[in-house]
Amino acid sequence: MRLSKYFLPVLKENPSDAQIVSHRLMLRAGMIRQAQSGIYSWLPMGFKVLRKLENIVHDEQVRAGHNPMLMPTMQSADLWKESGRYEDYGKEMLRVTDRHDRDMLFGPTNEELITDIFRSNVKSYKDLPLTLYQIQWKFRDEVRPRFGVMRGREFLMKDGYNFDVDKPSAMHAYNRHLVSYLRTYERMGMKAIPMRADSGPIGGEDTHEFLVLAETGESEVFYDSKILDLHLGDREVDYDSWDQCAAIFDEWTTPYARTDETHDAELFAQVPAERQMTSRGIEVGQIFYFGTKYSESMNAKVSTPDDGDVPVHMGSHGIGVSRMIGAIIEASHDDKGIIWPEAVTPFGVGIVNLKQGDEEADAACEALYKSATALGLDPLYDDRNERAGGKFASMDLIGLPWRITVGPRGLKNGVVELTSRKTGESEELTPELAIEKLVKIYADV
Ligand code: P5A
Repeated sequence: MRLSKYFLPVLKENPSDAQIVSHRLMLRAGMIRQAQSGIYSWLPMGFKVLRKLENIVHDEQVRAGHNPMLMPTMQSADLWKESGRYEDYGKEMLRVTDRHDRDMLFGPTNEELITDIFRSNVKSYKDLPLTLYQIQWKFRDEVRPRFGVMRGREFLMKDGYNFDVDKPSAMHAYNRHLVSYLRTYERMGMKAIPMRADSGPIGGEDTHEFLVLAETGESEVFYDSKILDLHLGDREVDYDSWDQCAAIFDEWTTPYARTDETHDAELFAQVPAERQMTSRGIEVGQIFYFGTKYSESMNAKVSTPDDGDVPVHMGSHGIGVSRMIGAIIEASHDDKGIIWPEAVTPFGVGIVNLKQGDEEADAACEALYKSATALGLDPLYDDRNERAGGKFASMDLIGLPWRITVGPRGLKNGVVELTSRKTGESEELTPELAIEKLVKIYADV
């Protein structure tokens, strides 16, 4: 992409209404624009990152054996009356009446709708286990929408639902989701710690939230620092193996890690003092097992050989896809702007032409732009007629992990400058070597 053709409305000034750094940087980097309180338009660069996160989520869900699908945002109130949540959900649910006076709502979550789909199509235990999921916009009329996309009213969620014949198989689905979420967050370049939590309006006893540690997080968290050393890495996982998923579940849930909702001071005191950590965290996902809560009230049963028709055991599992962008920026920025992890960066490399209009510099940039594009590096070429200082400031603000700077002086010696946004370190290389190095870096992401 050429910056001269890209819609990137970068702001020089700090927006006064943004209280936390991710919100400020998303506005300043031209990623989002507020439409109403807690409701945002996603401008091209924000949208590009959102799509990248969605792709990672899809990849890992499909790897775990789950079925992607898409449900509508608008739902009929009737299903929610069946489950009993229509009244319970309170003012967070946006209720609407259509022209025929039918009660509708903008879905805050989809347990009812998916249970309805399930019960009309699946009748036998032979069709289980089954996990369906979608990535779709949700609406929750939050009392205090704030911090930009972090606590929005309209937000993008991956929501998945498992259907199993009994509790042990549903617990495998729970463990499997935990493993697939660990891998998803790691692939986004993030550390998200599973913590025992409270289930709220979704229901059930078993639930873990995934938290990214950050001072601006809304939850208070308590954990054993040992958990920070755990990595899933690229170990082979057989998602159908109950034992393997359970072992990974145990590995991550044995060290103490709880949110304030379930914190147990006595248990925490048993963690060696030097490893007791208290901090704040951003909830980027949550998994639930709630047994037959919805299948009983909505009559979602399967036939079994021994016990006749039984209500299915279910769980649901969510990732805050739009919130995740805020969390990534909270975890990865400096005073100049965002620092994208390579896995989710909107563009692989920025090319800065120090002397637009100079024949040699223009030609070198064009050649770099062509080869970087051909090799899949997805470059953003700043071809505007601006001062170098302004170009650097924009690049630092939008936070591409790598920058290639091209100027007449370097070109005299046949070199360009390759700079890491994270470390600030630069090296002079021939254009070919700079590209080669980036190709290697991205091959490992
Ligand atoms: C699980 C999927 C559920 O709704 N039902 C379907 C279950 N869980 S949840 O914890 O309530 O939400 C899942 C994730 O969505 C994100 N999230 C939000 N993101 C931005 N703004 C909001 N107002 C908001 N509310 C929830 C969180 O990341 C949460 O973990």
